[in-house]
Amino acid sequence: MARMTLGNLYGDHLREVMSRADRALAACGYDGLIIGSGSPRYFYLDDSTYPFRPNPRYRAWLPDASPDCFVVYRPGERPRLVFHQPDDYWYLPPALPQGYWVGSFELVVVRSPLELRQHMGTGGRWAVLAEPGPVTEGLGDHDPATLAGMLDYVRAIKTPYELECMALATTAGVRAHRAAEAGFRAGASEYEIHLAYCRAAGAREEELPYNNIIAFDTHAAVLHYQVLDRQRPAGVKSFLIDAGAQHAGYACDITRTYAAAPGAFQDLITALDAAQQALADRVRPGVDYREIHLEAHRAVASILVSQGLVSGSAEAAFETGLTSVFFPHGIGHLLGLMVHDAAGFMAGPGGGVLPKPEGHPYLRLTRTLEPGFAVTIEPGIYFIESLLAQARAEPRGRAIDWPRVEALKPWGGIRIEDNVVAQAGSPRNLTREGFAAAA
Ligand SMILES: [Mn+2]
Repeated sequence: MARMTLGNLYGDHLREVMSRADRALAACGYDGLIIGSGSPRYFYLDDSTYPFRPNPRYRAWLPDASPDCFVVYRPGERPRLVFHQPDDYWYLPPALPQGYWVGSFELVVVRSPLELRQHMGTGGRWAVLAEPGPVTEGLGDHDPATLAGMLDYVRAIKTPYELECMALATTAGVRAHRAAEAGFRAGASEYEIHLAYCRAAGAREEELPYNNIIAFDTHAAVLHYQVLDRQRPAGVKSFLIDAGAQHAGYACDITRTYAAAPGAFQDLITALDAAQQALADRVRPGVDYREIHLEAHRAVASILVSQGLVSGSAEAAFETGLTSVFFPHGIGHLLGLMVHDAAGFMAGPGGGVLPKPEGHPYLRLTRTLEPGFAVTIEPGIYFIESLLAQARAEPRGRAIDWPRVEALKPWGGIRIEDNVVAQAGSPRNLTREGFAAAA
């Protein structure tokens, strides 16, 4: 099937977003909805701002990313975009919106966001999805929990437009991952790889969906390693990169791990990659994501045993929680406008919490998958000094082959992460699809 363009898909997307809003507004007794894009924030004692990141609830409606703009919506009416274009010579004002989506809105250009109140139409009860501030003060209820929860809950189900945005983000991310691997093979430093990544993704740092994790050797044992070393140490053994890209606000979130040479660490990568593919194949409607997480622990257990890191049975390694020493994070999360997308624990549109499995505090998604859910599948195996030291002091640690673990510690760890969509039939793996298309 030929891929549809965003312009072909956006109309249906916006209709879906509007009907979701209609249902939530009716259920919560509101006449209309105001959604703010957000405002830039200043550094403490300074007159420059943090990188601006638009409100994801705003971006669910449109790809625009300008600050201090508002979507004003009343069921049955065309949504209005109150677009802030200041008269400013210190900064370049945002250009008037253009593109496939603009015609879906009634565009109102204002010089001050305070003019918003003149463009809300007749009265009624309003819900305001925006940070409180002078512009929206007194206009309605800010972020009412039930309504916001209902909207966040359904956002887990991506429209075809959203999936196409994520596929385009993946294209950029894969291109950048390829450049990063080439940099690693050519002897670049972490910092140089980061620059090569941004250039290949066509992104400034602040346009990336999250901070790049670019880690050599033992740095890979730090789950969110944030330093970019300017010097490349001699004899680098391994390279873990967790880095994404975005399109119209939608993220990809990709991790790959490379060994500099064949050997036990590469064998571990190969084994984890096979397990990761089997887990990705479990992303299907009706599957409880917590089950995939527990299956990941069983898979890690059998790898630890088969690779000689743990003695005894894989079942015992799973039952005693030994796998958490090597795999101490969740198998993944919802993905979309936020890298860790909203409402991962909600029991239903009206609220309630689906608990994490006991002993697994870092899992970020506990819902049952539905068609259109986009999730990550990212198992890992790491040699983390503090967790190993703990295990060494406990009876369960006796099953660990310590000389073998010590020998592999300099390689840091492995994570392999794909973005996978649940649908009828086999899952759609956006990441493998992206790498295959770039081959
Ligand atoms: Mn992730």
